[in-house]
Amino acid sequence: MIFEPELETLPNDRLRELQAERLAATVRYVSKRVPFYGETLSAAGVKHADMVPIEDLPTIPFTRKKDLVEHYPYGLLAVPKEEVVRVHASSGTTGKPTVVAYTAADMDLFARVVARCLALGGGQPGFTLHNAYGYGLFTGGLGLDAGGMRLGMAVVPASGGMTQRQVTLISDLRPEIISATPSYALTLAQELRSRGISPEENSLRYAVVGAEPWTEPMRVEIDATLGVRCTNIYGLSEIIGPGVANECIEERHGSHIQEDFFLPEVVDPQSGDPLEDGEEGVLVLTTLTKQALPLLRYWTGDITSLSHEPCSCGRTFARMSQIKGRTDDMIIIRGVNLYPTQIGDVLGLVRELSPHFKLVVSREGLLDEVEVRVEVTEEFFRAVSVDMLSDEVVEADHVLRSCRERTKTLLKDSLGVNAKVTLLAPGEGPRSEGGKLSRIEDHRNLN
Ligand code: DLL
Repeated sequence: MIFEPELETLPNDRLRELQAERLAATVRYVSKRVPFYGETLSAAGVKHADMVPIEDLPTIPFTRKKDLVEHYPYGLLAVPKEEVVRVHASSGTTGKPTVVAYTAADMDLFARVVARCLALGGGQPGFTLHNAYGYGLFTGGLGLDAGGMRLGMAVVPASGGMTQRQVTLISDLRPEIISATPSYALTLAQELRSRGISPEENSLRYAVVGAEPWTEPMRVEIDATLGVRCTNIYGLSEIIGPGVANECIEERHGSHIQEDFFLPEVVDPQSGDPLEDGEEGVLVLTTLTKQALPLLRYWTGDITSLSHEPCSCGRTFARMSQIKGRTDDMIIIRGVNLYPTQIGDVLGLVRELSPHFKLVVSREGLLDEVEVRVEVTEEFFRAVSVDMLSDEVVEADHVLRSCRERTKTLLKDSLGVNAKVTLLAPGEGPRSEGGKLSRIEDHRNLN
């Protein structure tokens, strides 16, 4: 179902008009209310009284994470503090978190866009949503909660962690749909299996997963082990939280961006110049109706590309491809730029390997080394163990070596990277305990 069909299927010209009106209103709004924008816009020669035509969007300077950090906590607020009804924060890796604020109208928008996303991913009124995103300062838990209720679902606020209890809740409350990080969805699937509950037996049909980069091999694994069709949900605290975009269940090929509220661009990571559809670059988002913390041309750091191809689901909103990673997740191994998701995609080509992997980066002398630690599948592990036990140790060694060598060659041929490959037994690799999973262990001392 489409949650707001009259808006989500707007003809392109009407959508462009709506975006243009809202952009002009937002530019006027922020230049009057936020001193930071008043200054940056006039320095860039954008007069707040001007109608900023959408084609002139690139004349507006980018807003970056550092601007939020420098104005911590409330320096970019566009409303008096008394109008704020909620704050959230995203945990930066270092120093202070980024605090974001919402008015009552912003909270209403938050619930609406998440309700749209859940409907995109198969949610329906009357369903039960098992929400395994963390509740608290993170926008995931409370965001999915509000959206689930807005769509008319019964929300189970499971939050992250306490995996045993989650599995009991899933068995007893029989939710049709689940929301979680993709890595935690796999943890839950494994726990269900270890309790002897097969994918066909559990009640789940849909999963809305995101908040961290993930890959096609993970999609296959989540679908198979949870017995669902999973879709990608994308968002970030600075823009609203989850709810910026979601894949439709019909195509699962690119996430529809809620373009009537968030104006997307993809730009060149170096020059900042706008890129064409299909070209990969940094996603830049402008909020079009937000009150407390409107942002112009926010540099998300996330690498993706846009598509305006029509979609069989009937929605007219542009789609963004799966996020390859954040610009700051990129590692450079002997001159080769790499995102962990690229490694994950290649590992998916090797039959014996599971999607559970981690990269360990170190420096030997002047050269960077990368070790890929990846779990083998249960089936492969069992077969090799049988050989080991029946004294076919040489055969088992041979099979393991062949798997390692094939993986190494594939990584070299597809990505140009010389990696050490270490095979792990099932369960030895990284697992999410409920939140976002980090796939890089960096032992280089780069400072
Ligand atoms: O992760 C919001 C969210 C919650 C999205 C629940 C989806 C579901 P932050 O903690 O501020 O907000 O982190 C935002 O996470 O800039 C991306 O780098 C990454 N990210 C979010 N969704 C995806 C996704 C929430 N579907 C940052 N694929 C973003 C890849 C994602 N990366």
